[in-house]
Parts: sequence; structure tokens; C-alpha cells
Amino acid sequence: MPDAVSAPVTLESMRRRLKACGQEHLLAHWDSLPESNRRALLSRLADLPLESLRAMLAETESHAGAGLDSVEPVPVHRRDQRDATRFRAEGERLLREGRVAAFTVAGGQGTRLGWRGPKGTFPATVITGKPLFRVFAEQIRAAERRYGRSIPWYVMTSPLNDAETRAFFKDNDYFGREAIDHFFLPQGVVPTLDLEGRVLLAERDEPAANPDGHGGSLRALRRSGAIDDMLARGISVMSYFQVDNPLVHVVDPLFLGLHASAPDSSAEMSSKCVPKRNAQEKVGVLCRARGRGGRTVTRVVEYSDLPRELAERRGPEGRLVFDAGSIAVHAISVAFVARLTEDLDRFALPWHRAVKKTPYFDPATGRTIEPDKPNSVKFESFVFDALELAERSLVLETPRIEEFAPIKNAEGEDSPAHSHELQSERAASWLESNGVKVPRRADGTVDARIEISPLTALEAADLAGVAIPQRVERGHDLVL
Ligand code: UD2
Repeated sequence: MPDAVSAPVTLESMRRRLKACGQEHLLAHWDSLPESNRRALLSRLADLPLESLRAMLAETESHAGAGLDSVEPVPVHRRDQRDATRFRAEGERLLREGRVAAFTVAGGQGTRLGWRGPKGTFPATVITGKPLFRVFAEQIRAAERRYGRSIPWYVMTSPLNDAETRAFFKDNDYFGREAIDHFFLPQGVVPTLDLEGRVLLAERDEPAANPDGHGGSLRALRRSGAIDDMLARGISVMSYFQVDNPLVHVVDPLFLGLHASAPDSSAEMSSKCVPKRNAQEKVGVLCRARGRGGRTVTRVVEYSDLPRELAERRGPEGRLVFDAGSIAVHAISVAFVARLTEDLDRFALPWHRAVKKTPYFDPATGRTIEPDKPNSVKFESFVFDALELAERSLVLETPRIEEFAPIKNAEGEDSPAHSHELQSERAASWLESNGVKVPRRADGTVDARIEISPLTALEAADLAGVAIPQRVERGHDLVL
């Protein structure tokens, strides 16, 4: 969020500032406010980037869908490509040398899921109901054991869930990992507007604000000192992933090795994709297109910005032309983020906007109103917009069932129930590749619930060294 103008704040100076920006309504209830609320309101208003709001709104209109006249499919690497073994060995070397950090963005509000706490505390696994944070922590522990080095974990929170997130880790003894290998960094917030561009009030003395999107992570990494911490620890690459995907491979040697030794030289920011399930699936699409500077770059076009004609276009064999669905997993070089954020005043990712329902304080009635239809504009920046700023970038296509079962909605697609099915499917495929007989229904789906702890296996091949049954009973639960 742009820095606010700093001048001595008096009621009169604030009134003038608000008037100049068309935000006078924020003081309309001043006379009815008790003294302590008055002081709080004035100081909070002073922190708002009031002068920038109009330009931010205009920016969201100008760039949605820009450059799409030049869009092309992105070339992808595959896990079974000829030199995959070499890349994997390179990634393993990075892990053995302690040059890899995990980075989770967990600052979102999780409104669609309807979970009250931080999303990482949501019980995600099929049978034991492990919270998402534990799933990731156990993967990191298993990888630390395997490679003999610590993998520091950076977790981006937001001011709305930071304290609760830290407490959750502490209460769980950091899931058996060293406390010192955790770094929590709250992201920034931006004012939430009504549909006319006026800042909403959350309370009588508090303007409404929302987290500034996962694009805020780059700024937060710098501001919090996380980048310096990484540099001091000798970390060269972060493995970036979202908090909502229990099947994510938290550190993937092949992906990290490919990123670090891309054909010409190491990439600055790389991405993973899966073939889209269908044209309508709500994932961004990785593609090549003209970027903001006019250069052809790798980009993610968010699903809501992809015109239907492009989303549905098919090639001669019937496959979607733009089917590189982003699973929001990136390898990001520390040097890249250090370079981008060296001067924070000059670094900005573009603003996007989402129209959402936001409860607000109504000064006229003195009550909080729960709107029944979308009433607000939320600004967000997206980390994948940094792809355009990378000198080199590559994309690895990966099998969907191996790595993608996000939990986003309370019901239907991307719900906990849907994710559970996919988690059992992956576990079944790992067992089957090790010769275990798994019961399947007529439609091919697994007729059992199966959960494999990351501490037991990080990938199918690890099951070779584990005592596993020869068969799974129909309708039964199996935890390994
Ligand atoms: C995201 C991608 C989409 C696709 C999909 C894959 C965006 C805009 N879209 O869709 O293209 O790749 O994921 O699953 O990212 N977050 C923060 N701070 C914020 C906002 C979000 O940390 O201010 C985190 C949030 O906790 C979550 C992730 O970012 O881990 C995704 O956020 P989302 O739910 O807004 O994105 P979604 O699922 O629509």
C-alpha cells in the first residue's frame, strides 16, 4: 500500500484532505463520537492512502485483459522429460546445502469456506483431520530428515489472523520442528471501498480494510526482514505455495532443480501447472503474452479475465489450447525478490479489484449492516504479476492428482469433501504403484478412505520401504 502523507493531523486538516479526495463521509458522524473514538478515527484516517484511491481504481480498469490480443500457449517442461533425473539431482543438492525455504501465503480471509480461524487451521485430511499447517509441517520435517538440513518456513499472515496463526503454531509446539525455523510476516492492508469508491467504515472509529492480496507478499518479505533473514541463512530459492492445497509438494526437488538450472541460466520465478479440468475451471492460465513493458513474457491470466472464446478454444486433437492451469506453486529466487524490492517506494504490482459483500458500520443508525448483495470493492495484488518482471521463467506441468486438491468452498467443487476424494485417490495411486490392491467402484473411483502421512511417505516411491498391506478392504479406512 502506498505510504500515507505525513502531516500534523488536526480535525480541520483532515476535513480538507477528505474533501479533496471525495471522502468527507468518513467524518460525517464526528459530532456523535466520544473523545477516545475521535482520536482513534483521526489517526487511522491519517494512515490511509486517500490520494491514491482514485488512481488505484482506474488502474484496475485499465489492465484487466490487457495484452490478450497477443496471447499464446506457454511451452511447458514435463516430469518425464529426458533430463529430469539431472534436474532432480540438482534440486536435491540445493536441499542438502540448506539453500531452500518454504513460503506459504496464508493471509487470505477464507470467506468462501466459512471457517472462522486462519485457513491453515482447517482440518483437511481424510481420516485424521490434520490441519493444513500440520500437513505442510510434516512434509517439511520429512524433507529435513531426508536431506539433513533445516528448511526454514516463512508464513505470510495478515493483520487479521497473525496473532491467531502464531498462537496455533506455538500451541502445537511447531509440529515438532524448531521454533527458530519459523518466520511469520503479516502482509499489508488496503482500504475497502463501497461501489461508489468511498471508503467503508468497519467500526465507528475504524475505516474498513482488507489484506492487499498475495502480491503483497513480496513487499512483506522485504519489510519484515524475511529477505535479509533468508540471505543470512544462505537461502537462494523459496518454494511458494498457497495455504489451501493439502496435496501440494511443499518442496519438490525436480521443480527446484529445473528452476535453478533452466536451459540458459537459473530462472527467477517459475510456476507449476496442471491440464485444466475443463474450460470453466476457476484457475488462472499460464500463457505467453505481451506484458506491461511490451515484451512477450510468461503470464498468468486470471480465470475471470480470460475471455470465453480463449478459454474454450480447442486445438486439432480437441485439447484446450489454453489448458496450463496454474496451481499457484512457484519457485522464486531470493535474489529476484531482493532486486524487485530494493527500493520499496518504486516497487508496485498492479491492483486488481474484486466486488464482494462486506459488513459495514452505518453512522446513520449506529449499527453494523450485513449486506445481502455485493456492496464493496476490494483491491488485491497478485504474486503472479511478478512473473512479467522476471528475466527468466519456466513452467513445469505436473499430474493433477499428484499435487492439486484445494479446499476453497464449503460445498461442491474444491470443497473439503471433494478434496478428501482426491486425497484418497492420490494415496490409492501410490499404493497401487507399489502393488497394493485397492477397491474401486464401477466408475473407477476408490471405494475406501486412505490417508498417508507425509512422515510415512513424501512420494509413491517412499512406500517401497514401508510395511503396507497387500490389499485395502472395500469401504474401510486405512491410515499409514
Ligand atoms: C487462486 C489463483 C488462481 C488459481 C488458484 C489455484 C489468485 C488471484 N488466483 O485462486 O489463478 O491459481 O488459486 O488454487 O490467486 N492470500 C493471501 N493474502 C491475500 C489474499 C490471498 O495470503 O490477501 C492467499 C490465501 O490465503 C490463499 C491464496 O492466497 O492461500 C489464494 O487466494 P484466493 O483464495 O483469493 O485465490 P483463488 O482460490 O481464487
